This record gives sequence, structure tokens and C-alpha cells, in this order.
Amino acid sequence: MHIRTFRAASLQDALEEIRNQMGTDASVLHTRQVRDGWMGWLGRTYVEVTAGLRGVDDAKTPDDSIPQADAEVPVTVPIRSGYMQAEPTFPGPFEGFREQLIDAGVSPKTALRWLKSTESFTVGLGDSINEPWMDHLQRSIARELRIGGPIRTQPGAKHIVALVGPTGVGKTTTIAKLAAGFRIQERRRVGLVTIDTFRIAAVQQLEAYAEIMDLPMEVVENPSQMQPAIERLGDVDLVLLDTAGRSPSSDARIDQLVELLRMAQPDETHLVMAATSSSSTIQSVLKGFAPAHPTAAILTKLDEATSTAGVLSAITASDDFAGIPLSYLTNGQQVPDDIQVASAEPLLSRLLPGSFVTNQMEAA
Ligand SMILES: Nc1nc2c(ncn2[C@@H]2O[C@H](COP(=O)(O)OP(=O)(O)OP(=O)(O)O)[C@@H](O)[C@H]2O)c(=O)[nH]1
Ligand SMILES: [Mg+2]
Repeated sequence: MHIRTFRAASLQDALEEIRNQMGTDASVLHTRQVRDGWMGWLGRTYVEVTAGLRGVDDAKTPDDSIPQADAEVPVTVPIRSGYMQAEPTFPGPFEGFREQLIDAGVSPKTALRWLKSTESFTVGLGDSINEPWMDHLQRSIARELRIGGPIRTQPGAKHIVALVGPTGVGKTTTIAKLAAGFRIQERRRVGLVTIDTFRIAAVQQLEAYAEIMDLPMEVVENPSQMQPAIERLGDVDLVLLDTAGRSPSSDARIDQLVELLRMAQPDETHLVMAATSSSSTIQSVLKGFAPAHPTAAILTKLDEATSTAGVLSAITASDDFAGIPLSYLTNGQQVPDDIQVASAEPLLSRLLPGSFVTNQMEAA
């Protein structure tokens, strides 16, 4: 048997090269995932496929014209800089996932990246390939997801955290949930500042929470009032700064926000976005609010999201985007209960509409 070993970025690429070089009669003998670089660190991950070609030459002696097994010197298939030129087809349920992901608002390029990564991931798993395919897809996406952790406070540190984001995504409600959590569970001294003076109702909304929780609250109308207001809050451990919702496409309103933040000098700025938004909305929010230098993101209204695929495609790390670390997820209107420290599981369990996930798991 003529045996050769190929390395490629994905199983798909390796099989294509095997077909090109050894013909369609070649059979795959072994697959594994390998990593180059020092001790596997800082290297790239490849799929290594050993293929064999049985034929009339099997009976020949070793000095025959056909080369013998050369597993020590694998043929490395060039890793392409972009994705496939021609559309690849994926085995088994992967092809169905691709359609579902695209229907859920994931760009074809991102769907392809996730599926290629899942495919090469499952190659390395050997026998456990029988696990539900959806689990593998979720794990591939989880590897690109950044979880930043919760706000950390120290007594007396006056840690300032601002929440920014588009209108109606749940900034004020999330401030109330955070304030209650830190005040009641962590026994921290919390102060509130609102710079949402565009609507009287907005000030009243936060005031109502401040009164119920007996928290000091300041209203700031222009940048020069910011520092004195923070001073007046006195000796608090955590200052939560509520801001007016802004359209990410309004440069003037974003500039005003940046100026207010510059005066407040927040330690953390959390960009609040609704998990019900489309991938393109999230992308434009990330772009529009970039001048505010968000350090983390909060995803709200997870309870209303039928699929998180679109949102995940916009916030996960890729070659072009570092990803944004998540701090909290909110899943309902109830203050203070409906908030949790961000983790991958609640997002991935809603990746695609439930019926599809169930079907795939049953089929697997
Ligand atoms: N279902 C659901 N509703 C939420 C959640 N968080 C907030 N809401 C609701 O979303 C609506 C808007 O919430 P707000 O907190 O006022 O939103 P905001 O971002 O402060 O709005 P603006 O200040 O107008 O920009 C309210 O009806 C909230 O009850 C959530 O996690 N799930
Ligand atoms: Mg508000």
C-alpha cells in the first residue's frame, strides 16, 4: 500500500489534497489534530490525515517506482489566508447547521469559520465523535467567546462603573439590579449618578430605585457638574453611572457621551446591548460606541431571544475582531433577580431556535 500523510487547516482541505494527489481511490487510514510551534505553544493547529492507496503495486518490491510509506515527512497543504473559494460541503448535520446559522443572522463567512473549526475539533476527538454534533459546535463557538467576569469592588475604593448603550436596551434596569446586588448581597456602599436628563421620566425611574434601596443619587446635567456630583456621593465603594440611550450612528450624541465620561473617569465602561438584536445591529453598536472605549459588554433580554447565533457572531473573536469580554447577562424585568454573571452556557444553549437543537440531538 502506498501511504502518505497530509497536513492542512481542516479535514476538508486535507481530503481535497488527498483526492488531487492520490486520486479518488485513496482511503483515509488515520486522522489527528496536531499543533506546530515549541511544545505545541504559539503554533497553528493542523489536521493530519494519513491516507493509503491499495493497488497492483502492492505486490512489488521496495525498490519499485512508487514511493513507500513516508509518514515522517507529512505533506503540508498550504493554509489559505481567506476561506474556501468554492463553497465546501460539510458532512452530516454540519450542512444543516450552516443553513440554520445563516437563517439566524450569522454571516456566511462566520458560519463557515465556526463549522470548519468544529470539523477539525471533532477530528481530534476520535471515538467521542458520536457525541451530539450540537455540543461540538457550541464548544467551537465557546472557544471564541470572551468572558470578562463581574465588577470587583473594594471597600472605600470608589470604583466608578458607567453603563452606556442604545436606547431601551435595559441600562437603567441593569443599574438597579447591580445596585441591589452590591448593596444587599455584597454589603457595599453604592451611589448612583444619572446623566440621563433628556427625559424627566428617566430621572424619576432611577430615583425610584434609589429611594427603595436607600442609595445616594446625583443628577448631572452637563460635564462640569460631573466631578462635584461624584464628590457629593461621599464615601461609597461603588458609583454606578447611568447614561441616556444614544443611537450609535449619531456622532454628536456619542461625542457628548465621551465628554461626560471623560469628566467621570470611570474605571469600567460596560456597553449594554440587547441579546434580541441582529448581528448587524450589534456590529453597528460596537462600532458606534467605540469612542466611549467600552471595557466590557452586558447582554440584556436573553429571556426574549429565540436565537443567540447572530449576537454571538458579532461579539466573538475572529481574525478581524478581538471580541468583547462579557460581564453580565440579564434575563427578565425583575429587579434585582434577573441578572447573572456572564458565562457561556446560557448563550450557547439558545444558539439556534429550540426545535432545531432538539432535532439534531435526537438525530445524533
Ligand atoms: N424581557 C426583558 N426586559 C428587560 C430586561 N432588562 C430591561 N428590560 C425592560 O426593557 C425596558 C427598557 O429598560 P430600561 O432600563 O428603561 O432601558 P434603558 O436602556 O435605560 O432605556 P433608555 O434610558 O431609554 O435608553 C423596560 O421595560 C425594562 O423592564 C431583560 O433582561 N429582559
Ligand atoms: Mg435608562
